[in-house]
Amino acid sequence: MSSNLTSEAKLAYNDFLDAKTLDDKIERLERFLSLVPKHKATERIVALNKTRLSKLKAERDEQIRRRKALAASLEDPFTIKKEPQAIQMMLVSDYFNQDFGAGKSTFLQNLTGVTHVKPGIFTAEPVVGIYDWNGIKFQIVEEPALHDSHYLSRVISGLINTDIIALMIDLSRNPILQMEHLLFYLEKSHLYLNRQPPQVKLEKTGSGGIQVFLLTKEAKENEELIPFIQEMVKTSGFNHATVKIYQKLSIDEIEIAFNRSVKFKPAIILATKADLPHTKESYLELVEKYGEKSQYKLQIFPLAFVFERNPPKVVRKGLESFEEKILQILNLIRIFTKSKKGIADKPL
Ligand SMILES: Nc1nc2c(ncn2[C@@H]2O[C@H](COP(=O)(O)OP(=O)(O)O)[C@@H](O)[C@H]2O)c(=O)[nH]1
Ligand SMILES: [Mg+2]
Repeated sequence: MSSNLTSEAKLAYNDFLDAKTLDDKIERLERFLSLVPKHKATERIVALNKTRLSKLKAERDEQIRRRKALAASLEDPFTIKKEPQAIQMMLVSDYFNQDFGAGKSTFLQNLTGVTHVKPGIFTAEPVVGIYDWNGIKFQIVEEPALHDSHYLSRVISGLINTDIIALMIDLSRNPILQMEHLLFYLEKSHLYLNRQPPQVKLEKTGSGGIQVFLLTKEAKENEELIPFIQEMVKTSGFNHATVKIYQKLSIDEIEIAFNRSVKFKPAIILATKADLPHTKESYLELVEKYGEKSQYKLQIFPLAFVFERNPPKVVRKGLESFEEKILQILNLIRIFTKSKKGIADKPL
């Protein structure tokens, strides 16, 4: 420290060196600067410490920004904390009329017992419930209906991070129209359901342009598509890369394979209100167009929650072995530890 400084300024400087927190450092450095007489002999010290001060302030601004962002994400009802070890299923339906929902709240309430959700009332925010099935937790999330709303992109980000999407289709309305609406929003967001990612490997290289290798007999049928594939890879932002292809590809698959925003999700259809008249026809239409034998390969569960008066209770149908089927779709096999006492309570 320069001898041009008063002893008060020197003390203030030492104080600054001792400061632990960012706020203290800033405050003490400001005090030190105010105690330095400004003249030729101190100008370097002043300049140096002013720069130091702005850097500390920038750090503090960044810290505040991060803290705010974290707090906002914790408070954001659309950011759903995944329950550890649980299978998370998100329920979505199309938007029809807020008095005639597809049955998401009814389903959520019946399976998880949440009480703060009101069937028959439109929810503009996700509602979460959880239940235990043989030691496996299922976290069910009711999302607001998919439509052109200001929260659409937030619903979509939720769907991208979930384990499985349940499309809730009300069998008492036109089921095909509902599916078309849902798929429109999902595909617009590059979210593809129950579909294997195309068997293609892309590796960035430093030079050599786009090299395409057709590595299986089926892949060799893509020969004439090589120039198109090269163009697609370039358009998606790579100038030099090797592309290994293991299957025959359609134009549609090539697009999906090289679009970096594409996501794949397992999905099912929960076809609701199967107790109402004329719903069998709707169900059969759904199976024909979107069922397991169609190109969409969606497993469809016809469901009914029937409200009985005497005694008052809800009888639910269509959910027998529901969880097993979900686990199968997700390829999760429950492994129970067997001991001399028998089967353990909790799966590994
Ligand atoms: N008949 C019948 N009505 C149902 C069934 N499930 C739900 N509902 C009714 O459909 C309406 C909308 O249900 P809700 O769960 O609020 O749908 P959401 O808007 O998708 O959450 C309510 O009046 C429910 O009582 C069902 O399986 N059968
Ligand atoms: Mg609801």
